[in-house]
Amino acid sequence: MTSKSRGPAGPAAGNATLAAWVTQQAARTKPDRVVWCDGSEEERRRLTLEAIAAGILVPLDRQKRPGCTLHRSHPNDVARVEQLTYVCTRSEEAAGPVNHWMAPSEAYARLGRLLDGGMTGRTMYVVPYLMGPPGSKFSKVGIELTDSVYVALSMGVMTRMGSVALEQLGESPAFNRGLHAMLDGHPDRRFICHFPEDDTIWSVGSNYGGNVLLGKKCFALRLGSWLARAEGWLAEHMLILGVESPEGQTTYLAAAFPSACGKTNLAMLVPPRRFAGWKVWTVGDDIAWLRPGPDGRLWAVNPEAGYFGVAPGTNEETNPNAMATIAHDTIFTNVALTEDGDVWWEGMTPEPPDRLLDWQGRPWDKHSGRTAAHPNARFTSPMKNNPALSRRAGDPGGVPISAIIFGGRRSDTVPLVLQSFNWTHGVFLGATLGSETTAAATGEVGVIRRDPMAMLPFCGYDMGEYFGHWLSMQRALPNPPKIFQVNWFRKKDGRFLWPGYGENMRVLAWIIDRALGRSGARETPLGWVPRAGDLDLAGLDVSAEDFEAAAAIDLPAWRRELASDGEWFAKLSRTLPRELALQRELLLARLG
Ligand code: OXD
Ligand code: MN
Repeated sequence: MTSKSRGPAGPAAGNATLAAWVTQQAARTKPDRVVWCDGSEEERRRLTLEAIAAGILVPLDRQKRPGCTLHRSHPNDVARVEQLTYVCTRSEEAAGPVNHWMAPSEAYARLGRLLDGGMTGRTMYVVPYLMGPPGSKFSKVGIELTDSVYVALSMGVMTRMGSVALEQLGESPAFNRGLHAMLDGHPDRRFICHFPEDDTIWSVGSNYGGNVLLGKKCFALRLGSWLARAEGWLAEHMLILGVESPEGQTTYLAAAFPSACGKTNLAMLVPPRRFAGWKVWTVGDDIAWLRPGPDGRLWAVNPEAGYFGVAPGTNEETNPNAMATIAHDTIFTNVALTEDGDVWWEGMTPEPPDRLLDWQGRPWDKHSGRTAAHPNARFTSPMKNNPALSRRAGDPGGVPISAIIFGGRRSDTVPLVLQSFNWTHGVFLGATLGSETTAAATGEVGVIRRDPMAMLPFCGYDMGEYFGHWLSMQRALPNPPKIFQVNWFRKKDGRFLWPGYGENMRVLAWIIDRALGRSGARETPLGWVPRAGDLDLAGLDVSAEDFEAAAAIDLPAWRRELASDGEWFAKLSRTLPRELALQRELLLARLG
């Protein structure tokens, strides 16, 4: 084994714990080379060229997509694998009934056997990374050891990677220990194991972002939620955005939606003409770390530095800011390739180009009878490319959150928008959030499942205790954000009733007015909803009938919903907070 500099310990010589850990993992995995990543531009260029030479990345046309590349993953490795994702706590109860659990001793032994010599003949990249802005009390350091150059390059986009992280860490032993090896990529040897008691993540047998960019789902959410409970904060699957009024007042919102339900689009929303003078600024599009501030408000940072967004459906209409973001310096995964070296996916333009190479590199035309891009094709872009990036996206102090939104993908039952009566009721709305499954995870698409706070696949401990932690946050928040539920996806006769995208601004405007105590509402058994005239619908191309159907409260459907909430709560009964069971009872009583 050789290394680029000073043995496997490399630039960690000043941090004895880090040096010892890297040396130990290199001894386990036996790579031919150990390369420490410093996060420099020169390094990015060099690794990109190496990846191109190895056929791991395809360069795109320099004029059309400067600095961009395409990666094609193995066709069996295109999404998160929830059934192979484990929380490995000493007691099974700590992981709770909805996580997959493996005893740490078993997980270390099973994966240890696979990792023994698992990087032979390969390079181990040591990727130090910082989640959160440098110098912020919100921020945490992770080190990912990976034998995938695609992962090393993607981590350079998604996080503050390299020297900046080592500087923040200094001599501290408090860093997340991440180990990723692709192995032979066979699904039988694919496991994503989290060891919250050791601040450790081992991921083997995959090269798909959500399984292997360990700063994202694994650290920022699963281990993040564990740390957040211990330290009195929240790690959430939420976008963060700022809405600036024509008078220059900016209100910050955080919104949780399950994967592939439009968080990136909402975070980059362009207000419709009716809202001339309003501006939406992106702070984050996927993850929020939230802490109570000394002022009793909830403050949030986006721990990431880039976007790992779903490509299909993204276009100049649905998300012009994303289109500008991905115009350069972006890694595309599993999109189609045009004859002139550009990318394409379903929904990018109304008509596909005549001929393409599909996401697996096979010739494609519109008669091929299959999609050109994979439905979970992605772009990995630095947030600094985003024309709507908030100037406070890197603020070490975070931004103050006035409203929290929970949203799912529901073709029926859930109305366009409602506001909870109070914090506990808001936690109930989050805890019972349901959504139709999407292509972001392997498995059947379009099946309704409970996805509480959009965290079902990401909560690193028992879900009932997580709800308890949410409830307990109220004590630290004399000035809490108001909590709302939205549904952009209600349908009639198979057609969406609400246009979504930029028009969601109309709903955000009402939410902000409510959060700031500026607007009225109508009380219903489910919560507060806009009165006729409260939502600004001027210039909206939606019939009054469709709008009413989108906003309607369907009491029989809600009775069915509450029965399903009851089954969900029964699953969590060991630790479900009594307050939430009572919320359900109250709601049942109100429905009569
Ligand atoms: C994501 C996801 O990639 O939630 O953000 O799957
Ligand atoms: Mn996500």
